[in-house]
Amino acid sequence: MEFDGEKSGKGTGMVQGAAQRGEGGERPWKVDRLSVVPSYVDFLHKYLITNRPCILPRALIEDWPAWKEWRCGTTSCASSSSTSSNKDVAKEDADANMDLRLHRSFLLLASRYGEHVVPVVVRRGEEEEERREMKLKDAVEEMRCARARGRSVAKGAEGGSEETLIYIKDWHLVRLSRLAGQEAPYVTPDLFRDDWMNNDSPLTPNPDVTASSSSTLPDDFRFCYAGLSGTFTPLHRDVYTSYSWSTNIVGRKRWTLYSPQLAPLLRRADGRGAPLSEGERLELEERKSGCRGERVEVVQEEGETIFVPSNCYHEVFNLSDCISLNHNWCNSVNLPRMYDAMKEEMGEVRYALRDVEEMLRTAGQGERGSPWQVEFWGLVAEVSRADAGWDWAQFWGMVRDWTDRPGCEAELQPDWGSFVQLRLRAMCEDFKRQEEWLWLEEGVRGCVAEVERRCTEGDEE
Ligand SMILES: O=C(O)CCC(=O)C(=O)O
Repeated sequence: MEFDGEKSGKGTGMVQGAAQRGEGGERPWKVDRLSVVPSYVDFLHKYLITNRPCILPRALIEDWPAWKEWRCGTTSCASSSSTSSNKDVAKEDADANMDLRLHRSFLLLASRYGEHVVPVVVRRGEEEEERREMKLKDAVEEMRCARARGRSVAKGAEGGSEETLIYIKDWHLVRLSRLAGQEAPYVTPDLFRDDWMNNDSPLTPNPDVTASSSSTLPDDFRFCYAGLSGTFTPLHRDVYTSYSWSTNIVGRKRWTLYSPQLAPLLRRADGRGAPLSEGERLELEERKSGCRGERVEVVQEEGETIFVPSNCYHEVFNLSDCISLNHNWCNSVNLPRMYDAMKEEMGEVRYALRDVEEMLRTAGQGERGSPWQVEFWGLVAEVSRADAGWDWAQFWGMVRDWTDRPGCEAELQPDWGSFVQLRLRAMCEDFKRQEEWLWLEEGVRGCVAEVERRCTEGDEE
């Protein structure tokens, strides 16, 4: 069932989710579709702090080069691209005449960023999906061929397309552009600049960030997604309950968002933590259907930006050929939730390693003669890094970096003294009470100490 609500441009329409209210008399789970870009303060109070989704209008991104240059609905775009070869365009025109055309913007991306190596998901019919890395120009060529093959088969057969579904996902466009000496085709909108996971710190530049070597350029969570019509991203929540924002440069997407109230059950259904009992499984199925107002579907139009709140499971379906830009991000508002998610992850890794823990405890010391706890918690960090990409070193390193070199002006963040500082202090205190605190590597403990120092600066005055 689709709750499409009003399209942008018709005023401040609200996209109404399931009509029922959420549990506990809370506001219904729905996606506000805004016709005007809100001020940062409004966005903070209405969406970040309340952790609710919204769709922002095209005005938010209208000045991006990506918006102005990438959309090639007309022939002039691909033809006027300085690097697009005549052969590509001629091929494209021939395909267009046969109604086999791939959206022209893909060709433009291939001509500009063809050498970027990108992750690609390929799905043929009901077959398992295959994940590969390849140059963008090769991925786009595969898309062009898949489109031509699929559409010509479908033309002959009755019914649906047999197109192979190709989806470029998690392409580190900004990072790879910088490494290649190219300009990033967009800037982060002010509403999202309080972003601790992608801290560019323009106010106090970090020399590493501008260095053009992959070993010194920090990893980031800024992505481009480009997929054929019918590609999709299955149900998931974003890394460690981070927020995400996603702008459609080309095409339309259907989003299904589940209220964070459903997250504990969805996570366990995903094989994390204790398995669901039969009763819980039935309960989850019922609640996923939307009967308790915890599910909402919304269509995101070209040029619109969706804000996906923290710990919100979601799935995405491309209703047409789509190109989108998105960031996973966090700041002081959802940091406590991310901290809890990290603790949960560490608890699960510890549980999985319980035999090793017992063995080391019995031996009384680690292999290198260090206390057994040092070895054990080192192992937990290693497994967690391999499993989920992060451990405490990354988490506290990120927090320390932001408090040292905040990436945006104070006006685009919650108040330091009455909000950020209090939250950071509470997190530091809680972390120092954790069992592993005494055994963690010096680097992590040093980061926490620095954050604490920042939080107490000025106390004595
Ligand atoms: O666009 C997609 O396919 C997935 C994007 C997504 O899951 C996100 O931005 O959080």
